[in-house]
Order: sequence, then structure tokens, then C-alpha cells
Amino acid sequence: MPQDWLPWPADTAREYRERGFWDDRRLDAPLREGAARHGDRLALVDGADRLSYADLDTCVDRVAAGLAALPVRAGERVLLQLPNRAEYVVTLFALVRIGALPVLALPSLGPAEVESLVRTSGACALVVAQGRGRADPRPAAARIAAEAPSVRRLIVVGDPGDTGGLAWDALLEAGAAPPAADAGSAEEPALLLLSGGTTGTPKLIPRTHADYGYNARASAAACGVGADAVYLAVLPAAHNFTMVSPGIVGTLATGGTVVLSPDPSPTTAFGLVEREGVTITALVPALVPAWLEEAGRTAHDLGSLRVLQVGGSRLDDATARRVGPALGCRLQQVFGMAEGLNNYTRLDDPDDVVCTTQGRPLSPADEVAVVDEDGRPVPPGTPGELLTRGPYTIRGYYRARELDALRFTPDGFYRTGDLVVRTERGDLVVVGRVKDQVNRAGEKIAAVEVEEHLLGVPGVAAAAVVGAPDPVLGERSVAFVVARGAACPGREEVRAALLARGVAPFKVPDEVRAVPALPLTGVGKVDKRPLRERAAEG
Ligand code: OOB
Repeated sequence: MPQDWLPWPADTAREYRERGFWDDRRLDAPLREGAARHGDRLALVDGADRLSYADLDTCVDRVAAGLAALPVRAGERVLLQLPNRAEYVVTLFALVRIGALPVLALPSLGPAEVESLVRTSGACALVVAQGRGRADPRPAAARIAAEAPSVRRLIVVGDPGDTGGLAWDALLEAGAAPPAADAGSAEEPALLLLSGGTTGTPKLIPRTHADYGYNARASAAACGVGADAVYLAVLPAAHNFTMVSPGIVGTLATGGTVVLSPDPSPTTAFGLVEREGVTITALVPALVPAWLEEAGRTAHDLGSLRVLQVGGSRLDDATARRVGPALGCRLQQVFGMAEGLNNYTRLDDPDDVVCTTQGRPLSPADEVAVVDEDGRPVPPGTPGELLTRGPYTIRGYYRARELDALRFTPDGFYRTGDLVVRTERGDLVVVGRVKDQVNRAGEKIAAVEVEEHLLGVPGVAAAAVVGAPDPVLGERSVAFVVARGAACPGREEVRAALLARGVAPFKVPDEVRAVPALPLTGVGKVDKRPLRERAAEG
């Protein structure tokens, strides 16, 4: 049987332990330690709910006991698709505590993606929240739970309705004795993250207790997050940026407070900044203009805010320069990836570096190379693909040995697919991409995945999806479609057909253009370069 995941080579792992990057603690350890050391301190705020470190640790114990009683066993996978609510944080750490692996699905995913994640992970349970109207994930989750052979349980935060699922509150109320502390190795996976992806089906990223914990703690240090920090989670909590850069895990690891925002609007967020004394928060570039505008007219006091992190896609230099003056705080650019590597501009970097680069690697043990098409290093100032390996960058995807051969070099470097320029100082500037992906407002869309769905739409004979520059989204997705028969389906027909197939709304092409044929390269592959040019011309 092929291995589910690839650990770091033994000598490399030893080096990371000896240099103090990795330790033996599991990811939930800071909650236990926090409860013992500063149990009264505020850990988590969700609306009117306020949990101290002692409260949070107790809730995690109770839900861990409830899950173990179902049973959910150590090593099993559980898919979480939850909004920014306290239940997300509690369930995440409860699963970690019993040694089960949370699979972190973003709320924006559609049933098709969730089903594919369940299949790849072999999840034994799904956890979703009651929602409204089209955004209610319960009916699809109930269907997936009934059809997927691996799934034994559906757990619903809120009212399970007619799903046949179990109410999350019942886990909390189970009142069973907390399970014995899991003694598993910290060098085993703690959870599975979703890759932005370039393939037809989403790929999973195994992150270990040791590597993820280090990622979170080191990030906290680089971002000035300590016991007095109040971190506002505006982006989806299940995204890696919100998890460990330094996010929820980094803030809780250093004794700070996490505040969950139910939505990313500046009006909601500014109210929370004032009420809770928020010191740091994180956005994707697409949200920044609305925040800057609202900052000019808000009556809320934003004086507590020290750092605004921006990352997930490229922030333009002009907008970057407006952040500090408009919000009265420091900008920090973050260029990260769920596979590992985090680059940050540092809080004491000169303004020019902060506003024109995407920062430099977090760890002294991060190895980065910028290479040409033949894999040869290029000098500073010359664009090339960024390769990386280090103490918190995976060596392979989950159950995907064939893909690994493409996405990793033989000596273990992850091929990021990002084109960067390294400055003389060692800062990175993201200038493009070699991977077949659209980065739509920070949400990653694998072109192949959408193309495969488009081929399932009646009337479509061939399709190619590319990104085009967009003033609001950064990039919008454009589908070039060759009709089968007389009429080519338009954007509305395509939208309806893709949603009916369970595709997430953000993956529906923003534009659909009919073409007689797709341009081909010399070897007969679809040539996306001319398509990108045409898409950009509008
Ligand atoms: C973050 O993680 P993912 O896994 O959703 O996406 C990673 C990819 C990168 O390979 C790059 O293509 C793009 O997103 N990206 C950026 C960027 N930050 C990420 N491109 C340009 N400028 C940036 N600042 O997006 C992520 C994970 C942790 C922290 C922050 C972002």
C-alpha cells in the first residue's frame, strides 16, 4: 500500500528538532497550557459568546469526549465545513485532541468539491452548520453522508432539520469523561488542508503537529502577536492564512484573544475592532479598497489596530501605500501557501519594502530557489519559478504519490508555480504564475477542474479557462467555449449548469466566450497564452 503521506527525511527531521523548530507538543497543547497558566484570560469571542482559556479547554474536552463516544477514532478523518463560529474552533481542537484529522473545507465550496474531498480523505463524518436558502449546506451534506460509503455520521451546528444528523450541541452536552490525552507523535499529521490546486480534483495537504505549531508560533513572533494581541478573523477561519499566519492557532499559542467576524465587511469588522480592541487582522487584496473607503467615514475608533495583514493574491503597490495613512496602522504583506512557506514583510522594514514586495521567508531554515524553465537558479532581479523546502513545507500531498512527482523536485523542493523576482535584499515580488490556476480575489480556481465540468454542460465540445486582470477581483475567470452543434451556451446557461453539478459559485466563469476552435501549441495542447491575451483585451 502506498503511504498516505510523506514525512521529512529522518536526518532533516532531527535537524529541525535540534535547532528548536519542532517540539513534541501536539497542536491542542497551548489550550491545555493556557487553561493552567492563564485560565481567566479571554481566548475566543463569537458575538455575545466569550470563552476564557479555561472555558475553551473545557469545551474542547467535552466535544472531544462526545466525538470519541460516537465513535470517531484516532487517525480517522472528519470534514469540517463551518463558518467563523466558536464551534469551528472547538471542533477543530477537539478532533486534534482525540487524534482524528480535521479536513478543512471552506464554506464557499459546493457539494461537488465537498464530495470529492470526502472521497479523497475517506472521511467518517461531516460537520456543517445550519444555513439559509441556497447557502444552507445541510441538504447536500445529508445526501453526501448517505451516499459516501466512508461516512457514518453527519453533525450539524444548529438545527439538524430533516437531515438525520446529530446536533452539535449534543456533543457538548454528552458530559462524558474527557478521553485520555492522545500520546501520538507530534510528527504525524494533525489535519488536512485544501490545496488551491491545479488538478481536476482538490488535493489535500497533510500538516503535522510539529510543523503547523512551528508555523503558527514563528508567525506570531514575526507579526508582533503575543499575550496582548487581539486577532480578528475576517477571512474564512478554515483558510491557512486565518489558521496559522499567525491567525487563530498562532494567537491562541501565545495567550492572545481571537475574535471571529461573521462576515468580511468593514462595517461589521470596525464595530468589532472598537468593541474588542482588535490589534491585528488579515485581508485579501480584493477587500482592501472597501476597507480604506469605510475608514474615511467610520465613526468607530480604530486606534487599537496595529497591523493589517494583506495576502492571498497580489496587492498592488498604490493600494499598499494607502493602507497606513487610511487605517493608522502598519501594513504587512503576506505571501503564503497552504503547502507551507510563509513570506512576510517585517514590521520594521522600510515603507518601500512593505509596499512593493511580498516579503521574505519566515524561518531561517526556509530554503528558497528561484529557477528558470530548466531548473537553473536565476540571479536577483530576474523572474523565475519559486521552489521551496523547509520545516513547515510539506514533502508530498495526501494520497497523491503521482502528483508529487510533478509538484516536488527529486530533492524535496515544492514547486510553488509562482513566478517571483528576488531583490538584492532577499525580498520576493510575485510577478506571475506558471501554474494553470486563476486567483480570483484570493480564491484559487484550478482551470482543469472547471474545464472538466464545462465539458459536462450540454452544447459544449471543448473549453479552456484562463484568468484576466480585473480591477476589483484582481483576476476574473474567462471561459473560451467551442460549441457542439449550432448554439453555444451563454454565461447564464453555463452558470445554471455548473451550479446544478454542485460546483462552488466562485468557480463559475465570470465570462463565457464562444470561439470556433481553441488555439493549439505545436504538440497539440491547448495554447493558453493567446487566450490570456484575448481575455485581457476585454
Ligand atoms: C494562501 O494560500 P493558498 O494555498 O490559498 O494559495 C497559495 C497561492 C500562492 O502559491 C500564490 O499563488 C498565491 O496563493 N498568493 C499570492 C500571495 N499570497 C498567496 N500571490 C501574490 N501575492 C501574495 N501576497 O493564499 C495564503 C496562505 C497563508 C498565508 C497567506 C496566504
